[in-house]
Amino acid sequence: MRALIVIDVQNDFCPGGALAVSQGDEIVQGINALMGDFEAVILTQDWHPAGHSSFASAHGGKNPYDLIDMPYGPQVLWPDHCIQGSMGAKFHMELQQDRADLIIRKGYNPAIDSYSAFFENDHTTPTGLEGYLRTRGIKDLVMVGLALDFCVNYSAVDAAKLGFGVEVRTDLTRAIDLDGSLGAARSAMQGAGVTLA
Ligand code: VGL
Ligand code: ZN
Repeated sequence: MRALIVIDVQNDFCPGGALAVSQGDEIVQGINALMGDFEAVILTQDWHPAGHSSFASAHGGKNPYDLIDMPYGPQVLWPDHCIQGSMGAKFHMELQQDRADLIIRKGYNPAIDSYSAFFENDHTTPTGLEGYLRTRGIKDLVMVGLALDFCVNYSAVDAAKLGFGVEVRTDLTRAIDLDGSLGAARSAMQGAGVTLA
């Protein structure tokens, strides 16, 4: 069984959004067209409470894109984005949601960010996605979405480490590319055995 994992195709990551990924909206129709080829379609949704610890606004004197040390390791500080229930947190209007078997939300813990669809950024607290996939007998994953160098990268690397077969359709992703993050992400994914297609 093979699943399509659609990472964070939400308004805030598209042009006009709070953490817009350049050309993030261009991948939506291609993702919709791919959904029919899979036994399972899973959407992830970045879903932060207001005042989340990954927001620069929660740290006096810090600016978006500053790097800070958190108890679980280094953390990039972001503009406020994907606040629970907001327009920015909604999926892109044209993303086909009806076909989704599961929508998994992440980043709801106020103290820890969660780039990966599998674990929070402490790399130990699970989201439950692994159990869902295993109980359904899904062994192979194709990943698409936003952003390639953060949430897609972390999700793909974690999935490969957990033993899933993982392919990232890079044509159906877009990157933030912050201080070389795109190059680092490509190396991390390749090092973990992820196929970059
Ligand atoms: C993401 C930064 C902060 C992503 C989410 O979806 O790649 N990036 N939250
Ligand atoms: Zn986020």
